Amino acid sequence: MPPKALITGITGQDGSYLTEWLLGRGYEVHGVVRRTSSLERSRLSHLYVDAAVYGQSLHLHYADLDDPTTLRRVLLRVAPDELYHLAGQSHVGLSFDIPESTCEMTAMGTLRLLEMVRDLSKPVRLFHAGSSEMFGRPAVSPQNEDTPFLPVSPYGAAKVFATQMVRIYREAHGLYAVNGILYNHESPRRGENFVTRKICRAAAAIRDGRQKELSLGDTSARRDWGDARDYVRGMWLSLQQDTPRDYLFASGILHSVQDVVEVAFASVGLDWRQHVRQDPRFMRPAEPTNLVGDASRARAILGWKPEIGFEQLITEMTSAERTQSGSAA
Ligand code: G4F
Repeated sequence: MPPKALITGITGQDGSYLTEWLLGRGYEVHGVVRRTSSLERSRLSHLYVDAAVYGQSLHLHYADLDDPTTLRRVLLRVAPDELYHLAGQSHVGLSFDIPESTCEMTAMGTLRLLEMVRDLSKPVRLFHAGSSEMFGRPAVSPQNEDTPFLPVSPYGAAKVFATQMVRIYREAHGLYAVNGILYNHESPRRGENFVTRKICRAAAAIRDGRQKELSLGDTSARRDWGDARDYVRGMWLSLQQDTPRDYLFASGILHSVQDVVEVAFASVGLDWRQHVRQDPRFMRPAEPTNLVGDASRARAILGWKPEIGFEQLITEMTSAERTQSGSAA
C-alpha cells in the first residue's frame, strides 16, 4: 500500500509543489478544496487533466476549515498517514482589514483540525505551516526555534495561537505534530498580491509593453526570501523523523524589496527608476523587523539546506511571467 497524504491548501503555491513532491515519492495524495462557484485549481491543472494521475494517485475532496463536519468526514474516509495543514488566509497586509476571518481560519481552523486528529483511531503525522511573521519585532537576530514570538499583525498573532496549540497537543495529547516556522518562500506559482510576484510580473509586463509603471509600498522592507520548492522538501523531511519537533526553514540572508526590484528589472534589461513609484496604499500599519532565520536544526537533523538562491529565484520568476504571456525572448 502506498503511503497516504492529505493536504489542506492543496491548490496554493506550497500545496501544489508538495503534491508533486509526494507523487514523485509514490504517495497517494488527497487534497481538501473549498467548494466555491469558481474553482481556483490552476496550479494543479497539469495534474488534474492527467488521467494517469487524477483519480488514481491524486484525489480532491470538498471540505472546509470552517465546516468541521465535512473535514472530519474527509479525514475518516482518507485515513492519511501524513496530514499537511497549509490552508488559511496568508496575506499579512489583508489581515489588518479582515482580522476576524483571518483568526477564524488560521487560528480556530487549526485548533478544530487538532481536535479531529486527536479523535482519530489511526494515528496521523501532522505538519502545520507556521510563519516567520510570528516573530514580529524579535529581540534577537537571526531567530531560531526557541526565539520568543512577538507578532505585530493579526496574521502573526493567529499563527502564534495555531503554532502554540500544535505544541500543546503534541505535549499534552502525545500527537505526532510538527510546526514548520517558514520564512518567506516564493516561486513562479506565488500568489499575485505578494510582493515578489507583483514585481516580477510588472517587470515582465512593462518590458513587453503591457504595463507602464509599478506602484509599491515600503521598498526598504527586508525579508529572508527562499524558494518554495526547497521549503516543501523541508515539510516532508520534518515528518520522516522518529521524534516530532518544530523546525525553522530559512535562507539566513536578508534582502530588501528594493533588491527584488533591481534584480527583476535588470533581468529584462530595464532601468527600474523609470517605472517604479511608491504608493501609500500599499504601506502597512505595522511592519516586522529583522526577520532572518537560523535553520541550523533543520540542517543538522533533516540534512536540509536551500538549493535555490535569491537572484536565481527572482530571475526565474520574471522569466516565467514572460513565458506565460507568450513573449519570452
Ligand atoms: O510579499 P509580502 O506580502 O509577504 P509577507 O507580508 O512577508 O508575508 C509572506 O511571508 C510570510 C512569512 O513566510 C508568510 F507568513 C505570509 O503568509 C506570506 O507568505 O510582503 C513582503 C514585504 C512586506 O514588508 C511588505 O510591506 O514587502 C512589502 N511590500 C512593499 N510593497 C509589499 C508591497 N507587499 C505587497 N504584498 N505589496 C506591495 O505593493
